[in-house]
Formats: sequence, structure tokens, C-alpha cells
Amino acid sequence: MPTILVLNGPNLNLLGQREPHLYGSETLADVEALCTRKAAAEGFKSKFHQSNREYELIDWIHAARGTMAGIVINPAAFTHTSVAILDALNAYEGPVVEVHISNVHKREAFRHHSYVSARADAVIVGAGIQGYGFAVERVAHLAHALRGPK
Ligand code: CA2
Repeated sequence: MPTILVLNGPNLNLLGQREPHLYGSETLADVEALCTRKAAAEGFKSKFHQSNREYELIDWIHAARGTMAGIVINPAAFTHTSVAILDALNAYEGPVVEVHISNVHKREAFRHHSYVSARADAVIVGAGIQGYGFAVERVAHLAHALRGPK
């Protein structure tokens, strides 16, 4: 079965434990369960990772080339700093959807720019963890379209 890769950047392992006013009270395990359910409903498996290390996220993106049907990524703070993650995504051939739990545009000015958005096929911000579900659905739709009619 084709697989959607879901990547999460630094500090998202703390989801549900701190800052519920910004990121809600659900945990990263809840996000993973949501992605698994949404992917299955679209006929996909999902593979879910979180890392606090930039190189690890880059290595997962490299490994997705030719193996993953699409990528959903919340690069967290690397969104605003990482040309390296943008370069890795530019070398990936499939659909990419960027997701942010909070509405970054209502927050500090330094969160308003995303390097990753220059590559993303869609960007979902401010929908809470529900945004991951939308992102998985969109990647599945784009992946189906790329594969064409059966
Ligand atoms: O809104 C988002 O999803 C962000 O990607 C979250 C990042 C932030 O740097 C981006 O600007 C927007 C931060 C993730 C940190 O997650 C935490 C979760 C709970 C407690 C502390 C941090």
C-alpha cells in the first residue's frame, strides 16, 4: 500500500504537555492516530516521525524519494530558519503539504516567513491538530492525481 510520510520538527514531542493555549491539549500520539486514520480512509498507510535534530528530518526526506507517496511536514521552528530542509524537499518529487497547528500569522513577525512554503503544494495554518487531517487528505488527493486513472 502507498505510504504518506508525516514529519514533525523540534519540540513537538511536548504537544499536550505545555502551552495548551497555543497548541491545544492533545498529544503527538493523538496526532499520529489521526494521521493513521485519515490515511487509511484514503487508501494509504502513514509513517510518522518527530525529531529535534534538523539532519534527521533531512535524512527522512531523502529516504522518501521514490518510496513515499507524499509528505506532510510540520517543521516547527525550522520552518523559519531552514534552507536545508527546503533544499531536501526540493529534491523530493511527490506532493508536499506544510502544516502548522497555530496561526503563525497572528503571532510574532519572525513566524510569518516560511522557507518550506516555497516548495509546499499547500499550507494549512491555525486549524489545530485537525490541520494534519486536512493535510493528509490533500496529499492523498494529489498523490492519486499524480498516479492518474487506474
Ligand atoms: O504552529 C505550529 O505548528 C508551529 O510549527 C509550532 C512550532 C513553532 O515554532 C512554529 O512557529 C509554529 C513550535 C512547536 C513547539 O511545540 C510545543 C508544543 C508544546 C509545548 C511546547 C512546544
